[in-house]
Amino acid sequence: MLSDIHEASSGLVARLRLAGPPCNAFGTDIDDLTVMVTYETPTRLHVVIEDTATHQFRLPTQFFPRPIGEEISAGDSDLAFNYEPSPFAFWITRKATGDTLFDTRLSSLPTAPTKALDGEVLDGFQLVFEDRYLQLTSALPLDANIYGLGEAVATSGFRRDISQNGTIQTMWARDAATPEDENMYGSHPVYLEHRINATTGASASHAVFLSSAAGADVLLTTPRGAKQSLVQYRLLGGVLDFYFFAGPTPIAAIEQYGALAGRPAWVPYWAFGFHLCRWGYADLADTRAQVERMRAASIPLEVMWNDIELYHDLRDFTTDPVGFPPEDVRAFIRELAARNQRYIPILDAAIPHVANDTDEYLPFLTGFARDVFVKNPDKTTFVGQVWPGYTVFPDWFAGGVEEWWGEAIANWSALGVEFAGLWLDMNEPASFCAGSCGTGADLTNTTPAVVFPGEPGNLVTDWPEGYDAHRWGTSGNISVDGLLTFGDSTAVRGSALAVPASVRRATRDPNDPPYAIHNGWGDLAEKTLAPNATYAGGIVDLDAHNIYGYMEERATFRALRRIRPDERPFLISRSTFASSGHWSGHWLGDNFSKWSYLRYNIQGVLQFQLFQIPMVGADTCGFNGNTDEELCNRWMSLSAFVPFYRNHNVRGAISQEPYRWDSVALASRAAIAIRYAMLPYWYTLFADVATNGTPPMRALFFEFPDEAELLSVDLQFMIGSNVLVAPVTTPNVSTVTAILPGRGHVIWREWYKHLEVAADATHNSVELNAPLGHIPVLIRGGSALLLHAQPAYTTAETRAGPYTLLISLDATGAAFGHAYVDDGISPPDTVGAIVNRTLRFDVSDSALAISSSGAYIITQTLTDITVLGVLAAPSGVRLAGGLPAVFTYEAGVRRLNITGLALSLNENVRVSWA
Ligand code: MIG
Repeated sequence: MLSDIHEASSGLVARLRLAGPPCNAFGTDIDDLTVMVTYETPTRLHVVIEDTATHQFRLPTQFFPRPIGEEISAGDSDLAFNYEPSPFAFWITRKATGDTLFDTRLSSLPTAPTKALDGEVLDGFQLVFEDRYLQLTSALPLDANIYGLGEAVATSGFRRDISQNGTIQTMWARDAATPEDENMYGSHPVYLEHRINATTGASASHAVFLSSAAGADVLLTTPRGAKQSLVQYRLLGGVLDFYFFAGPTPIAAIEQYGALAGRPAWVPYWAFGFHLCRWGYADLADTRAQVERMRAASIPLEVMWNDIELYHDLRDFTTDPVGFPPEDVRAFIRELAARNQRYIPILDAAIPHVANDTDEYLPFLTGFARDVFVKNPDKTTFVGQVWPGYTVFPDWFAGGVEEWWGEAIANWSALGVEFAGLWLDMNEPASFCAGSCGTGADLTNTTPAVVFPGEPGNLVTDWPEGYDAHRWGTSGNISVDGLLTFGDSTAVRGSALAVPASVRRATRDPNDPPYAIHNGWGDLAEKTLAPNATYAGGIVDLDAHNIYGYMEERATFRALRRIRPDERPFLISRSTFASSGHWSGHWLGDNFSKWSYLRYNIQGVLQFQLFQIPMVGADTCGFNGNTDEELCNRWMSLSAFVPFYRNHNVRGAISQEPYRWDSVALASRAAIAIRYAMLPYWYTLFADVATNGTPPMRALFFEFPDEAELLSVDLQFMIGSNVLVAPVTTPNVSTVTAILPGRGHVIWREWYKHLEVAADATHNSVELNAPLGHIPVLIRGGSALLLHAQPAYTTAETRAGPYTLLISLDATGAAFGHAYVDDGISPPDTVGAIVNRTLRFDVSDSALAISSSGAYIITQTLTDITVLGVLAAPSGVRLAGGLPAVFTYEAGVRRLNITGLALSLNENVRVSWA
């Protein structure tokens, strides 16, 4: 019950004591708690329930970019905190509608115990606060629309399953190859809920963030027969630290989360180029050959990557003296640089332990001397095992760790690995032992405990759904004897999503807390550190496990800023946590060369928009297993419309570079040309997310929140407000049935021929032509897109060319757009500003006004303007001052082409046609 309640205009502070005798369900009840409620901004409400003694683990604020000290008076909030003192319960309402958004009152929940979730018993819904078990439950509307909670490959799709079967989203960072419906690399305890009022049709979104790194289960379910659904949090420690964001649009709710969690890092322009990678480029000659073959095939390559082959004896910060002599690596990277291309190597989290006294491996020796490695409870160094043999793990909480890590990175670069960015792998952190490899481990044994894929005993033999290796061989070709087997009726059509894997309960290891979260491997120590592994200050891995990757990203970003003060750091990391986007991008990990994973790619990218890690993408063409020509073709097309665009492959699988098959080469060239034309648009969207948290990639309902039929759509997506993509996601088809949002009130035109696309009036859907190599892309009426006129081989050459403006008018003849331009590389200075220029495009009454502001000088001119939706041939086109411009008009497409311009974008411009 609540006592000592101190109410202030910005919230309240009160004491919370146990209402009855302790239940000690999975630990020791903590009797003396403090409740703190703060109205922080008009759209953000903060509710903390913590132990008054503050012994429980809290996210260390010094490592997280968070606004501090913000508060407003309750009257200015869109949300209201309501409570009952005894037994204590609270509920959050939206003032404008009176809607209850979150509600812990037992009276609002079904009576317990209730069977739900496939036999998982919900033991009750009371608030529990113990040292090693915290539980809080909120009622939700029946069958609520919930998005987020991750990282997940959810068989239900982007919209999470909250039926009786429901969802158990476990938060425990795990090096698991993208299993369906289990915990994996990252932990993101944030969800977005979207509601459409059945009576009024009005919609509103809000978001709920539990700021906690604790190992956790978050349950979404509807108990049998209940009239309400619910969310239940079960945490292995820490405190209950909730933020509620009022939205009310999906995009606003995501932006509000970004303002709290720390907005994403600025991304360099080159990062939007095409990246090529694989595990298995044996040496520099092999790596260089890829670069040459890409160029010979005229497929743009921006960044060449190397995996762990680069290393000497698989050790971080080295190069293999035979395959990758450091001076040759340097020369190679400089050759790339001379052609505006770049290089990114992998960096594993674990540091090899020296094998013996004569082993002079400096990163270990200096780190050991400076005491920056994770320890056992008895203060000895914790030893695990990864590829190079026995390893230690950087302790990101240790004083001096960042300097040590930064020096190792700088030395590596000085050695010859002049990288443009870094790829952070294995940072869950992954280890091949369950917890400690034990005292007495034979450190001289450096043979990895795991057989590489592609080696005997671990051959890569799997193929995409429908691929018949007996018939077609092992080339992955779908063309046999010159005949395209695509369209062959014997191939399998599509593939049903797999049945959700059943979740195992964890074992009761003494190193485990009493409540067993639904970690996919059971034991929390499996393939990672032991929960009792200890960081500086006595922090145990059980509390900080889920932020290991986050801490590495932050340390690496800051190290890169010191090493290259004039450049934006570029990182891609596997294990992420809330706020990771502030430092790093993410790739979706070890997916499979399967059509199902091409589809999961889309929900994955959408999830990470919500998580404020917008620079994200999947291993294109698929990682595990062999790909085939058709899957790789479709995936190269799809990923060209996803922020992070990288083809990556497992060791031992057939090669899948886009030049390997003619059809894939063709599809890739076409898709990359569109992507590079759209770079100014992508870049603007990423400026918007870095400054406002506005997600660049959008589920359709983000843009059209009142349209209930869009709530589960996750095989189509939008880029910003203006581009709609409807990729092919199944084999053996040549059309896509797409839903067109806007219910007939929005004009959609397809990208290629600029024709208007008419939807079926009952379903708002349309069948779009999508032969192999062609991805349907639509442009929204009412938009103005600044584009590069001449997509070239690299982003630098592309942006050296002129601009073109594509205007797609709405039914009233209006259009609007904006663009953000800067040098593409400078980091924000200490006050967060970059020299830039902002352009706004306003079209109405047959006239375009461009307003230009800022200090950055754009040297490329605007040479063409294309206006779609011009109903009649204009008699003339005039620039400011009445100067006539050259134009043509095509009545069939209602297209006005204004050409031969040389307009400066550093000044305001006016162009009219009538
Ligand atoms: O245990 O470095 O997710 O992208 O190719 C495998 C080899 C280690 C896992 C990464 C993958 C990478 C691979 N790594």
